[in-house]
Amino acid sequence: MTRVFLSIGSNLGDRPGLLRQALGLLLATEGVRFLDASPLYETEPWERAPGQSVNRADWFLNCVVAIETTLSPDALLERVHQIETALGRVRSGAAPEATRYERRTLDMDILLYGEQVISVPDDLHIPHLLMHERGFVLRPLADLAPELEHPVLYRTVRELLDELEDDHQVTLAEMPARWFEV
Ligand code: PH2
Ligand code: MG
Ligand code: MG
Repeated sequence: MTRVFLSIGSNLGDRPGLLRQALGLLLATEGVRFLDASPLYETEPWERAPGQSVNRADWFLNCVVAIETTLSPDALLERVHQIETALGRVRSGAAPEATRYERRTLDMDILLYGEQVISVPDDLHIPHLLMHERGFVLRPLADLAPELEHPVLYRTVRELLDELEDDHQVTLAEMPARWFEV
């Protein structure tokens, strides 16, 4: 069993409902066991497509979840893509740089897979390449594992959060801390 942290975000549609369904589908996967989930955060979009508004309606709802799994990183990534598709994410097929900041019903990213470091260009990077730069990842991750050490940067999550220079707003959502059912 390997401990894995995933980030889940939505900025389109029934955001809390989508996060709940995403977690439910993840936990319904054979070989996946629930460990913990952070509260939900309202987060300002981190970079925008040119011309995209700064509307509060475009803010994301984000959280981080911790699981234990027997799935390999590849098998877990495939399951993550299935869940995104099942919950209505449509990948436009455009180049990655064009789709990165599209509004999305659901985005689920593998942040950390045990202490493994994996780099498959255009496919899978663990740790997630931008996790240490993003408040919307580090804040909820620090709720679950402040002392966890980043396997490439050798900094704890708490240190990364303290040193973070990211002025995008991240605020606790007005929702029960236990927003999920397991
Ligand atoms: N995901 C992105 C790009 N920007 N911003 C916020 N606040 N939350 C996200 O989940 C997010 C983002 C690409 O996956
Ligand atoms: Mg993402
Ligand atoms: Mg993603």
